[in-house]
Amino acid sequence: MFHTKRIEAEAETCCKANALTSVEQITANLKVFKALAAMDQSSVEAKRREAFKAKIADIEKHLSLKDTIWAHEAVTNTRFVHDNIRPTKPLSFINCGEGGLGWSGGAALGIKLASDAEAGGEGKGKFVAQIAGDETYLFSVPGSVSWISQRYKIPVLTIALNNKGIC
Ligand SMILES: Cc1ncc(C[n+]2csc(CCOP(=O)(O)OP(=O)(O)O)c2C)c(N)n1
Repeated sequence: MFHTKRIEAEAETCCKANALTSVEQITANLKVFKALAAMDQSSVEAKRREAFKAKIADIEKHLSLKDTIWAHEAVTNTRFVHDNIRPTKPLSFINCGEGGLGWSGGAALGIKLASDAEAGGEGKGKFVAQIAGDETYLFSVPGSVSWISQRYKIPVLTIALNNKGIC
């Protein structure tokens, strides 16, 4: 037996799946996905591009090298990042020290909350950016960070420096 009942809250049913039935059902569903993929997506794509452009414009409006607080874990790119940002304000360029990689995602959210609270409320604090190596970005559990950011409306900019590996 293979139940396809969608469970939204607590599990109500515990099922054992027959392997062949499961694969057949998954394959059948994949055909639906293929049909969806074959549909004309150009209007959806155009809307997505517009939304992306608006997002970039918004970031450009708010991002300032002097006033941003950086939760930074650039690892081997630290010198490059530091030379370009040239932070001068205390507590504007924050790192965790060695051995704690993955810290910057959650930290960026916390910094944004603290900055807003200090400035008198939501959206009033400084622009906050996480900047991390690509591996470090993954260490920071980005799925959870993005979910929390979206769910609790804590906007932060994330920059992952993709040097395609661990140097
Ligand atoms: C919690 C933790 N685990 C492991 C390490 C060891 N470590 C130091 S650098 C590094 C890789 C970082 O890769 P990436 O973020 O891609 O930066 P890159 O080395 O490419 O500059 C690791 C795993 C660490 N510092 N902290």
